[in-house]
Amino acid sequence: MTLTRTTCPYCGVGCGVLAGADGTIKGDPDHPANFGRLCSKGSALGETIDLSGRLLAPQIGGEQADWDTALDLVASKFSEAVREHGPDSVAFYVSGQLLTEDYYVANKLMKGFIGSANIDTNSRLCMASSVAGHKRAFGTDTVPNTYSDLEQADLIVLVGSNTAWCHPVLFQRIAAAKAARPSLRVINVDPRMTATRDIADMHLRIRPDGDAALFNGLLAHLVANGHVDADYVAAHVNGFDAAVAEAQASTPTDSGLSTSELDAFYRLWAGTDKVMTLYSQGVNQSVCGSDKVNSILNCHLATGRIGKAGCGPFSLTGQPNAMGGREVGGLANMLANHLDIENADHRDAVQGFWESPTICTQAGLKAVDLFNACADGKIKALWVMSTNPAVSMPDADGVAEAIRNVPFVAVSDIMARTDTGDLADVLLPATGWGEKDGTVTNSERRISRQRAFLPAPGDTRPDWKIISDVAARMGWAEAFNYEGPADVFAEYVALSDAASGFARDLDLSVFADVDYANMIPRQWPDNDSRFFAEGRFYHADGKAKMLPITPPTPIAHTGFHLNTGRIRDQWHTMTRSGKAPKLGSHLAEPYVEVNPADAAALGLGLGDLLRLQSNEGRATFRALVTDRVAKGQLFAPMHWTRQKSSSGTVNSLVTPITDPTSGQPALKAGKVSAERMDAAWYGFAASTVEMEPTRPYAAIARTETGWQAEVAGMKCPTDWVAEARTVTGIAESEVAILEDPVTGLVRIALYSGKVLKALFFSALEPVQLSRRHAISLVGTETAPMTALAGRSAADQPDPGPTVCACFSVGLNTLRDAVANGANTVEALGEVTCAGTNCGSCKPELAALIAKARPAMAAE
Ligand SMILES: Nc1nc2c(c(=O)[nH]1)N[C@H]1C(S)=C(S)[C@@H](COP(=O)(O)OP(=O)(O)OC[C@H]3O[C@@H](n4cnc5c(=O)[nH]c(N)nc54)[C@H](O)[C@@H]3O)O[C@H]1N2
Ligand SMILES: Nc1nc2c(c(=O)[nH]1)N[C@H]1C(S)=C(S)[C@@H](COP(=O)(O)OP(=O)(O)OC[C@H]3O[C@@H](n4cnc5c(=O)[nH]c(N)nc54)[C@H](O)[C@@H]3O)O[C@H]1N2
Ligand code: SF4
Ligand SMILES: [Mo]
Repeated sequence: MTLTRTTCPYCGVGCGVLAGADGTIKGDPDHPANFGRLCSKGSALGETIDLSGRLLAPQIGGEQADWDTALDLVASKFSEAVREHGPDSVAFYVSGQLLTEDYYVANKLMKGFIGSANIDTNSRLCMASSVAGHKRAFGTDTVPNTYSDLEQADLIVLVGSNTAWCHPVLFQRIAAAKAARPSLRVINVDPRMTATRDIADMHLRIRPDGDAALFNGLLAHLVANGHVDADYVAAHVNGFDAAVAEAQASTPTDSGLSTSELDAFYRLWAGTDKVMTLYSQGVNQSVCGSDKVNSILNCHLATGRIGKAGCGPFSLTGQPNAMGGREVGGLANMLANHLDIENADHRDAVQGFWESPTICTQAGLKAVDLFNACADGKIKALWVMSTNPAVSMPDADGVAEAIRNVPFVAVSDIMARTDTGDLADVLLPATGWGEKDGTVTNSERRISRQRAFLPAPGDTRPDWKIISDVAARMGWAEAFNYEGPADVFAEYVALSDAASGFARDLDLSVFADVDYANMIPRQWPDNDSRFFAEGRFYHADGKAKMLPITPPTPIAHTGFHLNTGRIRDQWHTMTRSGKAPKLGSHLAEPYVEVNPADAAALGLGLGDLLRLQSNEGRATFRALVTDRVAKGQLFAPMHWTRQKSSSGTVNSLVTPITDPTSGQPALKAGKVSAERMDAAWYGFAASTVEMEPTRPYAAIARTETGWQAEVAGMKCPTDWVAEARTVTGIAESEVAILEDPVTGLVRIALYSGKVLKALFFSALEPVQLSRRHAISLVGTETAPMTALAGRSAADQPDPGPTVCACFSVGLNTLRDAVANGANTVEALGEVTCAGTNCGSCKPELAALIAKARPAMAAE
């Protein structure tokens, strides 16, 4: 089997992958981002490339259509809207999961030909505050460092980043560096205790949005204790005095940290030359995200700790091509190649290069405003590509309503059913990862190829092609007459050359005349490049700017503060990762972390459900009682959609308030009230067929044998068999039932002949049984009494919930191994294999061992 060299389609680490058409997936040992490693999501890619659920042909109004009809319709609707209502009456909402070539073509069509800048991207929800912070400080959106700096740093500060789960391969790289050189210190700044904290020497449990107060305090400390690099500042930095004055006027304890915690952090940071500050959504997704970014950049600029080996600020990008989108002008307020819409010379250069009839003259609508304009009826035609805003935007139900309000909506996706696709007039089937060719840029400015190793299924077409075909039908065939992605890439590189007179950071000249087919991963401007060690910033005078930052007054809610984010084994709205049974088994339903004190006050028992309500809407989650969240705070993942749950979409609750500078929404700061769901019954089902999440509480997930569902209802049904049929989706079958009138326990097995088609268990309290065992039985010939027992026979121990997704190792198996003396992560790996592939579960293994320790000592 020949393996194709490509790049992982998930996070911004940008790992190299060797992939085969039979689903073989290996880490690419030669890729400088991962040197052969992959995380659980990357390793499971082979499980997500089957064609189930795929959109394989265009659809118009839910009916299959041919490409010509669909493309004609999209083009005519956009042209008509532009003609009748002007260019700003149409909009594209695109994605950091588009390839650079797709992004380039979409951007060219909207900004240069339609003549509006109403093209924004989900990177607005992700990277906009970092972009704004970089532009304010550096004059352009530059990430100064490279991954190899992590191995050279003496202190790594992870701010608002759950690196262990969200950038796992990078995290393992940090962990390995620390193991090899224990003097390397790691500090984690997060209001929550996460798996990332497990390698940290210090966890600063900051108050939400306390970051600017924390870093302002650091700046004041650096000044007070003589740690400023006066020469660097004099030569390369403006705004020092004003920034310092504002820092000195602010109150570091507004961060929620004690003076001794602050002091320890400040001393360590001040006393370590090689310090890297890595940050992501805990910083960016905030009303003061850009200010948080600048408060961090201020400290690096004041000390000249930037762009040198082992030191600098490092914004970790989320999506595989978040960085590519920033480069190619995917945001509504940028032009391609880091050029500015506001600058007439830049506009002229781009228009001249494109030979386009027009060019947008002002920034377009940013994501939240864009959907507000949809709600207000100002947008007449909308095209969503490679993103699922009906789930991932704040006020997700309001956004769904807004999309419904747009007279014409096209959605390009790889899946037939998504919450956003369900609202479209036209669905356009895109080729997905493994089927298409192009490039992506990772967090360290490295451009890598994604390569096809599978044929394009059905009628699917690559995104750049779909966009070009529409452009041609709108009258611009010549400007969009690309033979393939190599053509598009070459044009993009040529634009960088044409714009080189503006002396921007973005210089793609190493890719001029590149052999696209055989291109190897390479950074711009070139490998191992760093920016700013010797100044040379991109403001007009060549200097950087420190900004005076005023921290916000500490958040004080009367209800709960709702923090949101990611889990280890799912990717965003789960359209792909949700297909892999392995990935679904780590955390199989929408949950909310609740502090034990709050749980007691709310009267929450084991496995209870919690209903949350905000001004925007409601949602219900399984309560996970843990001191990982502080009192008064909740944390819920962003992943569950209406396809996978009846009420688990967290963005139904989040208010769309934004950072005034970047337009990025404050997705980590929901304001909710909470109440225990007074369910009359709880159920669990394992079925051989896909179930619909229809009950007041319902969440479905893929399993090795079909599907599983967690459900709950407010009123006990009178006919349990009918209920079991509805929940499991098995309408016709023979039935075995066991009812316990005393406990209210109901167990139902549905058969087709001897084959167990589904199992349904319900109880008046949250159902306690081995899910894994029930799941293992469906689809097999298991006798009713065994099937209904609800637990495994003594000779088949239940492995418990999955901890290691790569090798499907369960909690019970691990506990047994620990009890039998495996008391290091390595020893556990030897006995059970857990943690020996991607390593993403190592923090959980360590926690398990630490937990077991006191008990062992007591023995
Ligand atoms: N497994 C997985 N990995 C992913 C993704 C995924 O969907 N699944 N998505 C990718 C994408 S697009 C992105 S953007 C990245 C995101 O990667 P991360 O930013 O690491 O992930 P999040 O879980 O969104 O948030 C990080 C942390 O911010 C903390 N936080 C919340 N409020 C604050 C605050 O006020 N201050 C501070 N200091 N911290 C705060 C949260 O508690 C959370 O632990 O992950 C990428 N990688
Ligand atoms: N509450 C809360 N909300 C958040 C966040 C948070 O932390 N908290 N994080 C935000 C962030 S950082 C991000 S990046 C967003 C992510 O949110 P989204 O971008 O909405 O999430 P995805 O599920 O990645 O959506 C990608 C879509 O593109 C489709 N797709 C996959 N490959 C292709 C392709 O090649 N072509 C096309 N046309 N389609 C394809 C997938 O099937 C899927 O429907 O969510 C944001 N929303
Ligand atoms: S860390 Fe995991 S998700 Fe991110 S690029 Fe690497 S393999 Fe893919
Ligand atoms: Mo993101």
